[in-house]
Amino acid sequence: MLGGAAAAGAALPVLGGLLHQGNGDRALATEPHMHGGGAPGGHAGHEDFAHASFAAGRSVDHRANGFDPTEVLRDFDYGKTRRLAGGRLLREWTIVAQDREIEVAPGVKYEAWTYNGRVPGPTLRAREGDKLRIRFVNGSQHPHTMHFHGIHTSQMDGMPGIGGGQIPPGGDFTYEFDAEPFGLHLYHCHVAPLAAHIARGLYGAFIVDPKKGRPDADEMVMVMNGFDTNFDLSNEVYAVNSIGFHYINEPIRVSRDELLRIYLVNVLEYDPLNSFHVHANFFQYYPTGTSLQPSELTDTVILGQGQRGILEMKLPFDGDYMFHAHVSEFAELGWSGFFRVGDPPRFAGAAAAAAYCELPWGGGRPA
Ligand SMILES: [Cu+2]
Repeated sequence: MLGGAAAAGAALPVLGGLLHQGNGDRALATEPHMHGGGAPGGHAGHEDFAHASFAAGRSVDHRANGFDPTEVLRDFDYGKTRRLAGGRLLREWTIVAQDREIEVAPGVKYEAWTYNGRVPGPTLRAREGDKLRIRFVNGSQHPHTMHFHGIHTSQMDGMPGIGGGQIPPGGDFTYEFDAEPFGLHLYHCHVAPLAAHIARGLYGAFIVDPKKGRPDADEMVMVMNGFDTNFDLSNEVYAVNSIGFHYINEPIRVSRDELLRIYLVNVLEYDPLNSFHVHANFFQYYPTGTSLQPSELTDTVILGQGQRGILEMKLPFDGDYMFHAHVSEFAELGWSGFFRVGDPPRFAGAAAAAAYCELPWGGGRPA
């Protein structure tokens, strides 16, 4: 939603080289060998596409952020485990809410509220029937909870006024319930104003594996989110796993013909729908992951907020394959990426990135 952003953007310094300047740029975008300094439109620095990004060659400082979306992708947190008398497995986690400024696109800072310092929070993973114990510590300046999707008592539902209620700054509460049903779920804060608490970054994926597991695959989690960087109740940056354009600049490397399994969650606030589309390939779709039978072979799914599903596919050809929101506005504001199969020509990624990696509103810090 660009209305408010455009107005705010007018007063902001436009980062050099950020905006397309017309045909010169497009020529660069389609010419794989023309790269580096002196490029029309100021796209200097695009020769190093492992790290370059859309704001005049700058990239997000993942170290300062405390998380890197390339690592978040395949980072599953199984907790600390131990067998209980009777043979059940107990999984335990400690999750700390922390206020933290993160850079959601080069030069675009955002005062996030986080679980364990990252957005999305850790991907918690268990097996159907496990006993789960999550100790929540509120190190933020604001009251929060952890509300899990799944089946449990109201006492453990993370709702203000019920059970532990909202946890004040400095407080803590331990949520305890069983892992059910199997599927792909999520957790998020449930303190009012709800949209604001979620939009700040208090959410994460929660995977419950079926008892017998799923077939071996290269597994990854994609949490579709966005950031309202000027607090006008609409988003300026869209992404999967928080950093706009990250998987354009660092394509996700996958193996040809290997089964990919994507755990896709939509937590986007302020927009009613989000979507995922992959180019030149099709996937089997398992809504909410609660059945082992796919519902559809497709290349696009649409998800409302809180909806999620599991995607399975094999990519049969080497090359760079785009995936993005099929809401074009979101794609152009950061929610775009590539799967890279094999080793395509060296500058293919650079050319693609030059074509897509910019924020029309100019980026920069909100006023
Ligand atoms: Cu909260």
